[in-house]
Amino acid sequence: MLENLQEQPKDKILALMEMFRADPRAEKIDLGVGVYRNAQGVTPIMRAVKAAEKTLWETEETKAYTGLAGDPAFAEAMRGLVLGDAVEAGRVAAAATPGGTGAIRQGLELIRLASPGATIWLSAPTWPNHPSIIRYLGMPMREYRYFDAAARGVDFEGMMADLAQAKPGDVVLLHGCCHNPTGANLTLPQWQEVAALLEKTGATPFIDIAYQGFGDGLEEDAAGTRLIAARLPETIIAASCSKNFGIYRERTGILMAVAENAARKPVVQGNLAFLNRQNFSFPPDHGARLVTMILNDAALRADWQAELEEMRLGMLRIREALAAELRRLSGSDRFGFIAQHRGMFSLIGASPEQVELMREKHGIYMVGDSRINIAGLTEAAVPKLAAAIIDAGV
Ligand code: PLP
Ligand code: TYF
Repeated sequence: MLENLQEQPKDKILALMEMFRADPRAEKIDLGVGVYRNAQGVTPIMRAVKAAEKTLWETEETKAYTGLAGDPAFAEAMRGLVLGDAVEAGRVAAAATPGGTGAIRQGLELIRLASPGATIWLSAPTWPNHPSIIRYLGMPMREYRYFDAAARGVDFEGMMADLAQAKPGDVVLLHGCCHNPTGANLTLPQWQEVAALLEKTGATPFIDIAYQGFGDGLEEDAAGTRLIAARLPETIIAASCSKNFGIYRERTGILMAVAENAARKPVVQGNLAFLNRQNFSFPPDHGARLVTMILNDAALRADWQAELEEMRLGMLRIREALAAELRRLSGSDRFGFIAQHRGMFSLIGASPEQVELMREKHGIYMVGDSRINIAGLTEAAVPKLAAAIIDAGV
């Protein structure tokens, strides 16, 4: 039987991680996988997470199963974090999932149950796991223009023209903030226009929010999601706690489905629990419990927010330093977008050959589409990266 298996396409981002590990050069720089690193180059366990873990270790009395949808207290805490008071709590069905990726998978399966044959509209470009999972599920997909490669910003006109073709029952996948891989994001007035277009076409928004707090701040980064949820009859949201709580390997995420009214919520909730049961039964709980403890304790929450804010500001400082160094070296403003982009990533506009040259000659690893992870840079490494970008002729 197993001899029938074919090789599967590799994840390019994870393959790059392997290549980096195998490179013996001491001065190599990893700008590949989207994992936050501090000025010392380490991915820290956040203070509030450590403190919650200690308390949990001392006080947890059972590891018996939770519910199929996870702990309702986690759902309630995450509803508050992501949605604030944008919609009535009574309309929000939610289920804990293994990471944000698990939430995306379960969300797509929910869509397939509710609207078989629905086309999923994806930004061009998007996180490669989006099309990969959709293809695996056999769901139709189409791309909408998103990134203007010349301006290195959002091609909003193109986006709106493409999304105008969406049909009722279709689903538009949007990045809630900190677009991966481009770093280019919608402004609030643009979110308003997207909401109006979704209303007009009857398409359903599916928002993937994996970097809340990494862009302009916790509230600011959720503003687009909240605006859509407040305005549209139905919104599906996949939220990840991997980055903003730094609990990548705990696999902590949540799928939320905002129903048109509270009467419809129980059946939606039942379907979320059903889908969890089909795929893995009970979701992981350790990370979800830590997040719940942090969000529900004033002191832990304040400390978490303060540390998250330090991380966010650190990434912004790196963006500004890199843009300034490139301005100095190139004598132009053409890299100014790096300071405008938000989140961990920017697409810097290098060709695959230039990306390869930077890797071979300078030991600088970025994804093949020239996505750089800003958090992979230290302030000390900024001049080296800037010089390599100019040397490669970008
Ligand atoms: N969505 C996007 C756009 C991401 O970049 C990530 C990052 O890892 C995720 C979702 C989900 O991450 P995880 O499954 O690790 O929570
Ligand atoms: O885009 C990234 O780098 C992060 C981490 O299969 C990641 O989202 C990358 C690839 C993958 C899962 C997570």
